Amino acid sequence: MSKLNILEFPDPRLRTIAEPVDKVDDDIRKLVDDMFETMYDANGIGLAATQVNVHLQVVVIDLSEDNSEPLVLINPRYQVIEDELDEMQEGCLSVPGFYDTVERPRRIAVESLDRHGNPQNFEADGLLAVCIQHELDHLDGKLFVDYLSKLKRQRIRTKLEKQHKQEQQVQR
Ligand code: GNR
Ligand code: NI
Repeated sequence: MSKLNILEFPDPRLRTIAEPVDKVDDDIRKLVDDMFETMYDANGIGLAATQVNVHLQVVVIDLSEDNSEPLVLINPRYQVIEDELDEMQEGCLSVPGFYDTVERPRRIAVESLDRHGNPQNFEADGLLAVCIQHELDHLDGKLFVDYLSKLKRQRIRTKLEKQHKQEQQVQR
């Protein structure tokens, strides 16, 4: 397994629309394993392939404390089944250090393939519903900062751009 590099806002590659996976083969399973290693290493609860610059519809999630409940979503879709909105404080491994409240539909029905390419259908609410919507946004080139005001988004952009410049200087 190998740890992958996570793209950070405002990297334009995060705006790429992911393509469906046409066959769940060993290459896809290797990507899934590398994404889990990357997500666990970064202490995240979810990761979309877009964030590691692979533009395929692949998502990994694990909401457990001890990395014991890996969930793989390939070619995922969802329908809102309860459009009442819930607020949640969101963060993102591609927007490190920033957290803000986002409103999303409370309950969704999810259709996807699992790591063997078998269909997997379930309903989700709470943190899982939030996480799945956040990850599927990544596959559409969308980030949680897009739901914030332009001013907040601009402030985050400026701070991260400054950090990225400083990191580049350290490397030289
Ligand atoms: O680790 C993460 N935590 C989180 C918290 C609230 C709402 C969404 C998330 S997803 C995020 C990992 C990530 O960036 N996934 O794309
Ligand atoms: Ni994210």
